[in-house]
Amino acid sequence: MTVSQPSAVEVGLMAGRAGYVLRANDRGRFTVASPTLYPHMWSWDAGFVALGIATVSVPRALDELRTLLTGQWATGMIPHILFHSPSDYFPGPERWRTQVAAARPPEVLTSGICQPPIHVIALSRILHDARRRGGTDQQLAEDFVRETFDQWLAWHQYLATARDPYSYGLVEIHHGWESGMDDSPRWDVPYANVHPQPDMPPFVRADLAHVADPSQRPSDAEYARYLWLLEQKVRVRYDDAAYRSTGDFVVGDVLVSALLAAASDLLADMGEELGIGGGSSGGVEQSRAIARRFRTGVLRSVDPDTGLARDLDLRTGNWLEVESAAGFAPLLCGGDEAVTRRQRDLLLGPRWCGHSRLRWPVVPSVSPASADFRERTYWRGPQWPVLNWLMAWALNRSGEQEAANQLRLAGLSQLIDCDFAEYYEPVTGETLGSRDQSWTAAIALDFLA
Ligand code: 9YW
Repeated sequence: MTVSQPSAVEVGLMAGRAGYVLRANDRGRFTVASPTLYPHMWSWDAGFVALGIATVSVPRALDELRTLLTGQWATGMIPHILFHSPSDYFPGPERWRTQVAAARPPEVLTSGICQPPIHVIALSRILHDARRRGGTDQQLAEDFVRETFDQWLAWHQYLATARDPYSYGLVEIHHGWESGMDDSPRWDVPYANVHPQPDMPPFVRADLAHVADPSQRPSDAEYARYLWLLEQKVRVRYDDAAYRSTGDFVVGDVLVSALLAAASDLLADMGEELGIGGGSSGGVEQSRAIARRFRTGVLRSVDPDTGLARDLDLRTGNWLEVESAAGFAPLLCGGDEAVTRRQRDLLLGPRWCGHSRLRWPVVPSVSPASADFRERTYWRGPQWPVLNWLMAWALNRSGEQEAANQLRLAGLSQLIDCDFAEYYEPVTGETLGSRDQSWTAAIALDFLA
């Protein structure tokens, strides 16, 4: 399917409405992920939100990242949620009980797990925008990179050490939520080994009150497993090594690893350009080493038959064979031209964006040709605009401008009704989940800039 360029009027309307959504979701120093369903700051959402806001205001975009960093733990971990004012969101701070963890930040209430390390990718894009504008924007962005370089490095080092103690080159996650793709079929096999125990405190879900059709969300059985893992983290006081010996879910996540590799290279680039983190033991060299290790880990995970990267179940030592969009992790971190070309063709081909049933040729979370595909269920098939943005970004970076532009134009067409939904039904094009989702509006702004 060929998709045409949006008209000047459509561009103007979309940019205006996306800006409006982000302003409405702005709570001063941070942006809620969505107006009612997610009334707090989510980690990887904040990265996307910041790069979108930068197209309108570089200082406000930097504030977003600055706020996120106030939640950083002493271990270097950036937690997946920074809680704002009390809300009915579940699980809230009273369930996470992070006061049991010595490393938590003293002033900010947070969750106790993390999300994909998209932030430095966002920061480098903001810096790029700021330099194009010059003047104060450039000065502010460069100062911000100087001020926060060590904090980003600490975040990456946390993932590279506490979450890869044996140097496999794959970042270990302790909860499906850490992948950002909660109920993805990527995790069906490892979740089958997660067994909630009767002494888990009872719970009432809040998410179902915000959606019309519960079948579009994870099931209650899945939710019980999510909360059991949370409980296991609390019981070891959020100590990663202790969780590794006792926790039910320990998986090497290929997408998180690829993002870590890409982000580490960008951090090293920024360090070099600005003359920070130098010297042989400095941050630049450490970042390059992290990038090399995880790029190698990601490339090693590629299945020669399917051409897709695979997660590794570290409890059993088995590769997880699932046709999810995370399989395109090597596109994000590069490192092997033949793999990149094969993945580009696969992504645009009939098992993925070129599948004949798709309303818009944008990245589905699971291949429509796979037996796991469920068109209306969360991360089991629907299209998430941020995933499409990531793949377009990756293609652009590896010199595949035409393919990147194809995804960009198709992504804009999908968003043309300006609902900025959380996710999209890939066959009908219907909007699903929350409306006015901040990261969806943000990537629209970036695609339009
Ligand atoms: C939850 C906020 C988050 C995203 C996740 C997505 C969903 C639900 O919403 O999580 O309750 O955390 O799966 O990737 O960051 O947009």
